[in-house]
Amino acid sequence: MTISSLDFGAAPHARLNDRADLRRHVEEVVKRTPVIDLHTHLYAPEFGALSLSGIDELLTYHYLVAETFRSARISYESFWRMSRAEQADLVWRTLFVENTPVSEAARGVVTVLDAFGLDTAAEDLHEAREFFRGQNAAEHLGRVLGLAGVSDVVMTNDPFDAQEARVWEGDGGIDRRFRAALRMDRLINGWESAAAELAGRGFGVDAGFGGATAAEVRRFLDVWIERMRPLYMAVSLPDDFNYPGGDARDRVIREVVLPTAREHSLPFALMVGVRRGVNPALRMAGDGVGRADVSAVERLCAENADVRFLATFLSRENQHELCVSARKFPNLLPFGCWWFLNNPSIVSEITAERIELLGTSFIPQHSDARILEQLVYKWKHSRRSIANALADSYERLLESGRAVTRAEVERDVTRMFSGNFRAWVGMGAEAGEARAVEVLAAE
Ligand code: FIX
Ligand code: ZN
Repeated sequence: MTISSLDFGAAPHARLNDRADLRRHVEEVVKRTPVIDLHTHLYAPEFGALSLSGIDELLTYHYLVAETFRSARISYESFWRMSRAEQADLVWRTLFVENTPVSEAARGVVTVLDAFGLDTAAEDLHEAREFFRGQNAAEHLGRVLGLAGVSDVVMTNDPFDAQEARVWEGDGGIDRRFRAALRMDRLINGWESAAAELAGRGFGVDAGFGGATAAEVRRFLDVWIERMRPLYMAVSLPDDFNYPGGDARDRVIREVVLPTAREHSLPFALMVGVRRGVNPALRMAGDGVGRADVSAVERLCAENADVRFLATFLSRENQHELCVSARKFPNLLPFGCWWFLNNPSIVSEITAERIELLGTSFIPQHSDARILEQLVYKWKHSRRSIANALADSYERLLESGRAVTRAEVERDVTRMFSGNFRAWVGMGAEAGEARAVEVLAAE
């Protein structure tokens, strides 16, 4: 179903004066409106083994691995020695059988199993494994996107990754529902080794930024932009990120990324506040959070008024400041409730705060899904919190003397779920809207 064909069987311009009608309509529109998922770690089917799906992958998601170590008596070494299926069995037994799966990540698996009609309280993974093994991949992908109400999935694409490169360099196309985002972490956060890698590939790059280094790195990026046609460039940044920083990161941003953003008219997404490897023994599950300095992003926005920035902060403490910064800089678009913030209590709080300070000029959520079926739970859970926050704000407006119409609710949700992103990245309506998206989320 496309958004333009949403039909609620009632006059679109009738004012919703009744609170119960109002809430019901908001919930319905939020459930049914297709969303562009602007940041995921999913891959199009053409990427083969990089594209993760199924119960063993769902259960060994790094969020659940971290939680398992809190309840299971097992050493890191023993856990990492296990096969993926053995790890999944342990996670299931620990978090779903011996404990009640009330954490957000654990409940997410329950939501997924339930969506596919599977036993959510099974003693083992037999039934779930059979189910996922029996799915036709293409049909299953369509079903998941439909259940989640996702029209377009934006991937995270690393130009230094050899596995990805093989696909990008091949001559087959990529599923049109998947779009690229050019991830800059290796260049921006690991400059020394990125410089060595580029030099090894024949680019005239040296770690001291001598000669034509900046021009050569830009030449490397130009090639990848041509290949991937990304919607934006992105980087994750630590809690102590500063700008100006007087370091290699500063030079890469200033001399490579910002000129590339201008030349290709590509927005630059900043994901700030991650403390990588707080507990390395947990491997991918070992990253933490720290409060960052939002004024660094303000300075980037002020100095580069002609560049469009997307920004998300990992610390709850930074959320209000980010809203205030966005009020000051029209070239700054806050997005998502990232990672440790993607819990109903915090999504509700952040969404309410953003509506109060920014109206509908922000992007409420992205999924960060790594495993295909996570789209189902992440969007179902987020939609519920977003609907509540939005309904509360319309109710307050009603108290002040202004009832909204059905059409206004649809306009607002469409703006937040796809319109703001489309406008920011210059993405035409042809992608998500013209293609029929069967939104099953409402059922
Ligand atoms: O940097 C990122 O894009 C993060 O989202 C990931 O690194 C993180 O591991 C994650 O999956 C969070 O949801
Ligand atoms: Zn991510």
